[in-house]
Amino acid sequence: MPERSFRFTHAITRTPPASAVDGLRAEDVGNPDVGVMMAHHDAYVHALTQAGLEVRVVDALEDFPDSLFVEDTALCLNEGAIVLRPGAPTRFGESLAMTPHLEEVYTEVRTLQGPGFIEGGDILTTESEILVGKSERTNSEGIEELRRTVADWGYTVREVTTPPGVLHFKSDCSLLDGSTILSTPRLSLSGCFEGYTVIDVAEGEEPAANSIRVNDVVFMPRGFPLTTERVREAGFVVIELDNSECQKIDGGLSCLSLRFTPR
Ligand code: CIR
Repeated sequence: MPERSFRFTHAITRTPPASAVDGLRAEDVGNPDVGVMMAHHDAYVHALTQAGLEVRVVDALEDFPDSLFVEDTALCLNEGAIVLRPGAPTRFGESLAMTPHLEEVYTEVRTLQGPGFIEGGDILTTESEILVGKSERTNSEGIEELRRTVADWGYTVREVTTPPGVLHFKSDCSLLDGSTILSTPRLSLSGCFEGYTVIDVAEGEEPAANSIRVNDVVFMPRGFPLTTERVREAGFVVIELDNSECQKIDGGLSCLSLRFTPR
């Protein structure tokens, strides 16, 4: 199916828990304001709906402070969903909690068995392949198991490297269309996007690299004007969304939803 990497009919999001103040972060820049985060989340769900998706908002999980970042729990493809194995010990149980929701919308749900680890934030699905960045959360064993799991659906998995000190591969890149990538220079310089058209984010605007193409529009975090302008100039329709509170716990726009078109 053409454009399967960015055309979707459905999304799953999870309401932010009050415990999000305890969310994991590499650097402490102060706790997120969960009330403001909730308002941002509502606007995000609204934007997904406006983009044409049917959005299922599942209940908050107080025991898991990072559980609003549903993208890390599963890989959703047209053929089926793969339940992943988050490498952060405090997040491992989030995948199990996502499984019933996936089973409601997919006829085929496959669960990685381990012993490897892999988080959805490290996975970029393009029109031609699935790139997975090895990181602190994703190891080669996890990537190999994913490769075996999606092979019969015709997908090729390529292991690449998440830049040192960066949480996830997709903290630093996103898909703008089937063959165009928005990236930080530190990632694109690694050469992993050879064959793709690359738009680099502006210097000092690295968080803008975590954007998402959803049907006809690109969601970008507000506050990164130079990069937003570059993406607009390249012909994309940009919707800017507030994400300040999630950013305090290292969460970008992609992490907040699973987007898919189940068969
Ligand atoms: C974490 O460290 O796991 C969360 N605080 C942020 C997860 C962001 N998820 C993503 O980039 N896919």
